[in-house]
Amino acid sequence: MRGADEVLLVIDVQNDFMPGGALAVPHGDEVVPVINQLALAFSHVVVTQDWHPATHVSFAEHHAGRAPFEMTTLAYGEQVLWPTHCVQDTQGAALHRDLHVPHARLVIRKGHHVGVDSYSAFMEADRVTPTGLTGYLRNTGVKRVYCCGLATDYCVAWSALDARGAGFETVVIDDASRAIDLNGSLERAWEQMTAAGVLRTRSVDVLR
Ligand code: VGL
Ligand code: ZN
Repeated sequence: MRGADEVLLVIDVQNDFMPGGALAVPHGDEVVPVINQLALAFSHVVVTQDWHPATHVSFAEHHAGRAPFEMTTLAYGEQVLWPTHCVQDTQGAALHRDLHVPHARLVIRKGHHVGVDSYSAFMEADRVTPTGLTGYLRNTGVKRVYCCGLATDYCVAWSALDARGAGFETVVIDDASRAIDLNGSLERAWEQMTAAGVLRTRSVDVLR
């Protein structure tokens, strides 16, 4: 059993990111049994939920004449326009029913400000508004963050980069994550993570 200095960060394992969901990640459901197994090996687990108001700025439907997966520029920078997803308190925003992490102690909900997206569990997309997760993890003695979930190239990558930036040892568990892979985003995400010193591992090596 891994101790208090290591946390498993389970990112956005929500219905809308599953096959058939509003913003489906290919094979997204395959991470569920892997994460359930991993969670048994961690005494400290934190879960995130993408948690948007219905009027959220990242939704293409609120941008006249624009379609999902196009880019736009907002006050804080470039933003992908997404299909409407993970609206607060909907079935799509609920965790996958087979995700079994009863001992998760903290659920961080992100993307709740109507005008700001938040892929990262640590910092909103304006890059100045913290979610509070950095302080929580430091306060509870965490030194190493293991990231998994959906999607590798968006919320997992941004969370891993911010974890590293906050000074945590950071590891992404590749087979416990799946990507959207929009216009080469997965390869770019791995280039950035590798350059930042984020480590890449597989669940067998975490469980051994
Ligand atoms: C995510 C796009 C929009 C994710 C969330 O969880 O990776 N991607 N919102
Ligand atoms: Zn979102």
